Amino acid sequence: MNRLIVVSNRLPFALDSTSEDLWTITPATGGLVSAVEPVLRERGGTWIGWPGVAGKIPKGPLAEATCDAGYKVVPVTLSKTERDEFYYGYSNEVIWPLFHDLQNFCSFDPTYWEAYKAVNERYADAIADCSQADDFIWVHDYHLMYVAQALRERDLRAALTFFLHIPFPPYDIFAKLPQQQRLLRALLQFDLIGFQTRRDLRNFLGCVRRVMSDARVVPRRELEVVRFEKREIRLGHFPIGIDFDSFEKGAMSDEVANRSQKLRADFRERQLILGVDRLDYSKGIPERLRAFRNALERYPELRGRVVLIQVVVPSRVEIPRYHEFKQRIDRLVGDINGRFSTSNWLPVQYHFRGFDREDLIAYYRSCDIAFVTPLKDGMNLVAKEYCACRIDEDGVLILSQFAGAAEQLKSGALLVNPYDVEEVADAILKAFRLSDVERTARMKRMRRVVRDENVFWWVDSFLKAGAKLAVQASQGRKKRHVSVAR
Ligand code: ADQ
Repeated sequence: MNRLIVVSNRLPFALDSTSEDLWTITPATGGLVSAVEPVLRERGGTWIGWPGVAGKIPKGPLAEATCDAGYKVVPVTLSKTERDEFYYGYSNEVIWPLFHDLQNFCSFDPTYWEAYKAVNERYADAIADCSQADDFIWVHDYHLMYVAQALRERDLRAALTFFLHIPFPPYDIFAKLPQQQRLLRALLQFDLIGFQTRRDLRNFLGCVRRVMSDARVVPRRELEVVRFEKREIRLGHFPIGIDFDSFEKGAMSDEVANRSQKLRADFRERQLILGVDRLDYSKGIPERLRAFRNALERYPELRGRVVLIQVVVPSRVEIPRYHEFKQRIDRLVGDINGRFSTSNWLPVQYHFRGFDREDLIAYYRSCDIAFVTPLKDGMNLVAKEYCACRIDEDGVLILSQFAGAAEQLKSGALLVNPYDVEEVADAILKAFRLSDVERTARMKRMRRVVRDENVFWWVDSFLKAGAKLAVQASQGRKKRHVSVAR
């Protein structure tokens, strides 16, 4: 197997300085890292990315953080301005909201695009510097959609593959992007493009048809093909999975059993509903809280008998919109607890911090209902992690129909429209009343999918789709080499 080079905006850990020479290293949270890190740890390879600190990167702490990672780490440097305009700007104030259908949250500042291209060029340099002829180059996510174009300009001929972790929007929304054509042209410089769901793939092809008059979509049985500038680009959907066995094993451990027992003891006779999210407006946390409030208002039988445990991990707090968003959540939690709590019942337990893995698994293990209602989500790994940890094959999943995970888990989950507060409130009641037999039947179906289509299956199917390309690229190189030798 060719050497794997993973390229993503962030490395799987973050460096931070508390004073001039004092550095802290924390593991990064988020779906991409949760999925890709175990794979690189197992197979080895190289991870190129930014360690999350603007300016010069200190060599010592970086070496310390990565010495037993099992793979090589190549850091990319960003200045403060680049961080602001590329990362906070184009990536998170243009692409992120737009691709989650939230165009009103976009700030289309033209300087952001220039910064985006410049930083993508930097990543391209890092890739060109450390890659060899037969490497499998796998670029991840929406921050780096321009990298292949930058590499083609450097005449790098290795097969270039890309996976988009977030949704791809339908044309009516994508059309609002000022750089729509330049971005699609850049994406079409990859040889293989993977999406999370059929929906995203369909949306992408729809945009290519409408925006790129010189590209031709050729439908195929397995991978779709786009012909563009005398090249063939393959496209497919590859729903990302989790390391099922490691979550299941974690849920079976004594440590988790103890923590879980303690948690259950604190909430005797009550059903626990769990929400676990990064702080992000796409995750639908205020809508979820309003639905929970609506359920308590309309269904008195739930009062005193359910507790919503909402865990929010801080994220992108430097962006003002995220800060305001946190304040909205705080106010809603205060309102619900102020209105409904009694001397021995607090309806919402709110944690604003990252949980360690054991704690997270203990919560998955202990909570009767998982409440996963993003407004839109590429996949949503929390839904899958919850299923993997239900080792007694019970538990109910309330899942947004707009999460990518809904495509795979619809046979077991209670699907809801997260914007419909009353429908979601009804789903809470339904989940609360669901019989043990039905809980088990539904959970069994979901666990089967999550177990079979796990993260290793995801990597294998993507690499298999890319393997042919790698062979073609190296054959192309050999032919060119022979003709030069003649
Ligand atoms: P994210 O938007 O980060 O990922 P998600 O898929 O839910 O969303 O992954 C979040 C990860 O962070 C999970 O692995 C979860 O365990 C962890 N996490 C969340 N809250 C935590 C907490 N309080 N403490 C500790 N860990 C916590 C992006 C896309 C998703 C897509 C993934 C993977 O937005 O749609 O599923 O990439 O492709």
